[in-house]
Amino acid sequence: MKRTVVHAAFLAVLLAAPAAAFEAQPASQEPADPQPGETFSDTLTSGGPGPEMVVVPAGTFRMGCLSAEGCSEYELPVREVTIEQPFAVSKYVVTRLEFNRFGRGRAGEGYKFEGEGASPASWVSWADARAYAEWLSRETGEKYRLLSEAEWEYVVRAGSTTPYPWGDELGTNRANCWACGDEYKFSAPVGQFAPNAWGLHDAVGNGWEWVEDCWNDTHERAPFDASARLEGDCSDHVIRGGSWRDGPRELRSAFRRPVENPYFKSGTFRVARELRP
Ligand SMILES: [Ca+2]
Ligand SMILES: [Ca+2]
Repeated sequence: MKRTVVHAAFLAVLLAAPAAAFEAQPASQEPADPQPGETFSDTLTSGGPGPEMVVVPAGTFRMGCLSAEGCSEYELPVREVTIEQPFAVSKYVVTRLEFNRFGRGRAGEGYKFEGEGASPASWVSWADARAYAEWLSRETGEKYRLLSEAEWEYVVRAGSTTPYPWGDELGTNRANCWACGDEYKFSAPVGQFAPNAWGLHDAVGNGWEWVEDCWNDTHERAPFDASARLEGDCSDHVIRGGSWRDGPRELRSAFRRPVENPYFKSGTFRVARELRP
C-alpha cells in the first residue's frame, strides 16, 4: 500500500514511540490504517495523489430533522443510527482536477472542466460519481465508494445536533449559498470556508453531494447502520447539503432531496474509503 500520512500528531507519536515497538513487527508488514482525525492521500498507479482523506470514528448519532420546527416530512422520522466501523472520507468534494485525471471530465457529455482545477467537479451524474470511485479503487488498490446517506449525515453533523454543522443559525460566511453572506456567486474553489468538527470542508453549501442511496420519501424503515438504502425509487438518488444556488433551508444537515437528472448542474460528490480491518 502506497500512502502518504500527513497528520502531524501521528508523526509525533511515531517519533516518540520506543524503537522496540517497531522491532516487534515484521519488516514486510504494512502499517496499520490511520486513526480518527488523521489525514492521508493514497497514491494513484497512474501518478499523483488521490483525494485528501480524513479518518472519522465509529459512533452513534441521531439522523433526521432534530429541531421541532422547519422540518420536512422527508427528514422524518428521526432515528438512531450506528456507524460500526471508522472509515475515511474526502475532506473536499472531488475537484475538476481530480475528476479530469479519471479521464471523463473533458470527454463526458455535459461536463465543463476546463476551468480552475480546485473548483468542484459539478454536473457529474450519480453513475459517473460511482464510476470515479471505482476507478479510484483500481488506481489505489483500496476500496473507494460513494457515502451512504447515513454516513453522509453522520460525517457532516460530526457530533452536532443543530440545524447547521456549526450551530443554530446560517450566520455569515460559513459556507457558499445565496444567503450565506459569502463572496461567491457560483461555485467556490473547495476549502474556502472553515471545516466542520471532523475536518470536512463545504460539508453543506457549494455543491450538492450525491450519496449511494435510492430515493425514499421518508426515513421510515431506513437502516439503522451505515448501509445505503437500495430499495425505493432507484430512478432517483439522494443528494444532500445544498449548493451555491440554495438557501437556509437546503443547507441544513438534515435536508435531502431526490434528483433524477443524470447531469445535475450543482451536483458534486465526495468519496469514502474503507479502512483495513
Ligand atoms: Ca454564495
Ligand atoms: Ca457540499
